[in-house]
Amino acid sequence: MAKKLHYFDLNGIAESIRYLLHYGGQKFEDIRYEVKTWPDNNIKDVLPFGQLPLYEEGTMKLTQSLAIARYIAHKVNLVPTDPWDQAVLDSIVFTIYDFWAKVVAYFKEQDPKRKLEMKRELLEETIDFYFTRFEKHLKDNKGYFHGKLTWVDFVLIGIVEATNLFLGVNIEKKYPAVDTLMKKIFTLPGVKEYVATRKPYVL
Ligand SMILES: N[C@@H](CCC(=O)N[C@@H](CS)C(=O)NCC(=O)O)C(=O)O
Repeated sequence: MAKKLHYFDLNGIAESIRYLLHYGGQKFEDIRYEVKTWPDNNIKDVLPFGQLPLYEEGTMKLTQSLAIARYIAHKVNLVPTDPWDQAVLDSIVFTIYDFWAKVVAYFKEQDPKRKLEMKRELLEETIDFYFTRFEKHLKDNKGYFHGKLTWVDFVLIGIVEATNLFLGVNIEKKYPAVDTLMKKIFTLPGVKEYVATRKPYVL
């Protein structure tokens, strides 16, 4: 069945899905839209909830980045089988998205004074709050969130890269376990070849 991933020509919340697909050796069409010309109502109006990413397999359509990532991860054995282990990973992935929501709020803010204050808070407080905790979790679990590679490791690295792009930072430089995990993901089969040919993202 033909697989298609629709998203912007950005890392955002879809880069981890691209990584998972490449790692799993899944052939897919990586359909990308320009942020600058969005909204393109010809496209937006046919999206199930008007937003990206959208994943398609034949006639089946799936929205919500985490649902897509977890679905693909299931196919490539990157989701633990034990319900408790799954729940622990869910709690981490939702926390990663709590962090990301703050980056998005900053990005969307229109008032320049408030935007500056939000950036200060992210750089001086929020990143450290979340990443000291992610760092500890990785260190306590052999460098992964679950003692071995799972889908949530991919999600973290995707969000780190997106945050780096949106804020002009390099989060991983201050958090060695995150840095090591990023390097591991980048050298996985499939991901390595994709990263080597990927053009740098610009906002
Ligand atoms: N919770 C959704 C959020 C989807 C979302 O916010 N998509 C944004 C891009 S990251 C979008 O489509 N923005 C354009 C629009 O709303 O028109 C997910 O995780 O997939």
